[in-house]
Amino acid sequence: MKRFLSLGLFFIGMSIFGQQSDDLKLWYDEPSGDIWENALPLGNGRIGAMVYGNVTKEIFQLNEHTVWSGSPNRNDNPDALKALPEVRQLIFNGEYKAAEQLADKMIITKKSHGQMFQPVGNLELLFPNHANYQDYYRELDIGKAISKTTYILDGVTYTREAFVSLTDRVLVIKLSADAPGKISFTANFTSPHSEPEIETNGHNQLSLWGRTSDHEGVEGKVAFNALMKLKTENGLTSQTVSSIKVENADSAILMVSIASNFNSYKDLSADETQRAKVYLDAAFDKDYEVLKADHTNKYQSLFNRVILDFGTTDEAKVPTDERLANFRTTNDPAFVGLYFQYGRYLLISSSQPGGQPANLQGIWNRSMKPAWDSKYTININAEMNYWPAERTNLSELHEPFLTMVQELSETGRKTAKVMYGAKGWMAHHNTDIWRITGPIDGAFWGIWNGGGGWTSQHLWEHYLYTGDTSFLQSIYPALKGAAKFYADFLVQHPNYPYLVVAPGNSPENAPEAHQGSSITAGSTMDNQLVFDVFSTAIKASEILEKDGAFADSLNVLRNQLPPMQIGKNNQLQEWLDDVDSPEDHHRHVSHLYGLFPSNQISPYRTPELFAASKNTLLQRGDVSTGWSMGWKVNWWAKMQDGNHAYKLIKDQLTPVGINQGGGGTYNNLFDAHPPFQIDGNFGCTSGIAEMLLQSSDGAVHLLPAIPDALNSGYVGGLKARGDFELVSMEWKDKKLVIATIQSHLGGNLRIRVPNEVTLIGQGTLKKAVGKNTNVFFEVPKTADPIISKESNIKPLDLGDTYLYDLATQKGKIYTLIRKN
Ligand code: FUC
Repeated sequence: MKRFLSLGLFFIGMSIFGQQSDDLKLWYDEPSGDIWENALPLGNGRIGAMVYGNVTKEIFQLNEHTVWSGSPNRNDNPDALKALPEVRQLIFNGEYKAAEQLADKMIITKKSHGQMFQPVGNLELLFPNHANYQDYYRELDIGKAISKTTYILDGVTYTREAFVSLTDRVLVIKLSADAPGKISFTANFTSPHSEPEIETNGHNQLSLWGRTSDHEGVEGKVAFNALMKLKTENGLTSQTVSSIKVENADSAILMVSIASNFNSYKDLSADETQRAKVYLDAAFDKDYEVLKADHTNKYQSLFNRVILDFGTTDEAKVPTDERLANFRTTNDPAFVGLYFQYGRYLLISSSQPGGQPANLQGIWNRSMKPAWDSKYTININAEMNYWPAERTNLSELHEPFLTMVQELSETGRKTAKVMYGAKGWMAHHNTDIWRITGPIDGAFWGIWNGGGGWTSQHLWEHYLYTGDTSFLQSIYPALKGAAKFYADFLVQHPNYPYLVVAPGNSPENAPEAHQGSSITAGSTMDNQLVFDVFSTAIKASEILEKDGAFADSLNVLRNQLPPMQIGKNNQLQEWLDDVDSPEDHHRHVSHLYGLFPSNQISPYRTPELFAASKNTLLQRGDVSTGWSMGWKVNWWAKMQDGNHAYKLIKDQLTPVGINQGGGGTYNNLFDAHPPFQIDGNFGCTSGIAEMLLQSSDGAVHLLPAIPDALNSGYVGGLKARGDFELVSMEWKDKKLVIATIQSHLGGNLRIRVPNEVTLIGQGTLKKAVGKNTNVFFEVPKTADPIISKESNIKPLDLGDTYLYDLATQKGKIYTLIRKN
């Protein structure tokens, strides 16, 4: 037994060695120039900085998580309540266009369509005599969360290092050279805001103060202050009204703090200047090396939880922009690993407990009027940002999103009441820092009631991964409130024996047969969402032993929801009637919510629906916007088709402008909708994790979708439901060689693997029989599907897997190895 255990350790040891620090770098041999998407992102969930690495004019483009236009506001449209019966009747009569027109007039907000995430400004460092540099190099080390730029000028090597500290709330920059007295530059702030106040205030200190924009009738009241202070080793410093000059120093250290008056979505009473000063003062006297070590240690305590090694090739030896250009036509498996880890880096850098959730651009935006306001689109994009959180072992970084859901459950209560006469809470398809919940943009997009339903499922997901019952207690009212809304809002369809969401839509898509209108009743996604909202409320009430009668009433309603349907083209039907077009290549494939992130569609429990989902995916096609491709990686992983998932990764990791009619990736590996949207980065990161481990279908499924291109490798640290941690896993030729799994909660570990395995060390491995007794793996039963008479759907043949049960004890680690 000992021999095997040490074999396991040997594998682990080998593979840690396999993830060299060079595998964790984005690097380039050219500066960014004026292209923002070449610059490299740093962040600590509160401050975001894009580092250009330009030699003569270095730019740190700055963001702060609470710098949004507007101020506390609501955008409900109370006219909705009286229009609701007529809108419903028009839909039921098939007069979709008329329903949409009425909804535009009576339901869509007459107030703000959401506020904008805005930049703070730039810190610029001018080195006018450095134009003739040589041997240029810049990198972002995602193993340490530090950027570096180096070049040679007149035989002197210059180095710039920067990080946004995760432990101290400042951006830290160090400028140095390998000869004394060589550091000379001028520092100043710029800002795109109207009337920013930029001045030197105090010794070696610059201040940038501003106020965010008024927007759509809401007064901009977020006041912010950025402070930059520097210290030098030797040399001279002097200052003008708005800049600081350093001459002939040996080195210089600059720190930037940024703060605003934002306390919460309803309170802007903080003192931004005082806050910025407190943060700066606390950091400024610390030694640079101490700041750096504290930051790196904190970063690595999160980042190092997951190690991924797909092996490497010579293709990995060129600059990152060249790797990106080459990726789809060469063999560079390490690039997939880098992209996966970059997704985790971006989440750590843009989402920290106590801060705002990562928005459409994470925390990196230079535009005063960014696309879609860089806000939270909650009919997919904002949820996608958080798909990697639990599965890639960054559970506590889910917190800003989960807090936002809790806040929406407060603001959305009034929306449910005044707009729809319903109890509970709801949100439409967007929100912002003020937690608006009214319908925006126009009826085609905005008449979707699933924002509360979907976001609330993240609360449940966090519970399933952590088993934290006190957390469940605290969020139960939000789960219950989401269910209450639907319990009131559902209405009997006059032409079908079902309760339906009406009006609703299948986000942003419309069938031609509905007069090109998206507004509908009983879309498949709406049905799936209500099914999940009811199921999780029922289960939570059972676990917490409360509200039994309420849970029973939800069960009655759940049984009256429309079942999923398979249409005449063997597709999963998107709408209640079979009107899907196989030529429809729309980026949203919302009815596959039931396949991922939900688990209503399964090869084992609902084989026909699973097969129909594959046809839907094939009919919809691959190339699309960035986030759509990111979602498809997850779906093809759920299809257990690793090669198709890999094809989507290639489509996504294609330089922008090459994909016909679709997104791609920028040189800094930001995902392109286009323009930049971070959801695609996070979606693909989650998809890569889903190729290696899935846990939503009643078991921990190891290696469900390994492509030929990644047929051997090592991963450590991924998480499964029930708080199981895949401490390490090695696979070869797509077969499991060895896996060690730690059980943090105990309970039955049902495990699905591609080849026969045996257990070494403690425990007893048995062939699985019956239901998984582990509560975190319970999957509610959906109604049998309705299958069109014109369909000839057949279950897919996925090949054999092996299913085992292992009774685990809390805290213990179990080791499985290949049998033959
Ligand atoms: C939804 C999508 C768009 C875009 C926007 C932010 O409206 O349909 O593609 O991602 O959100």
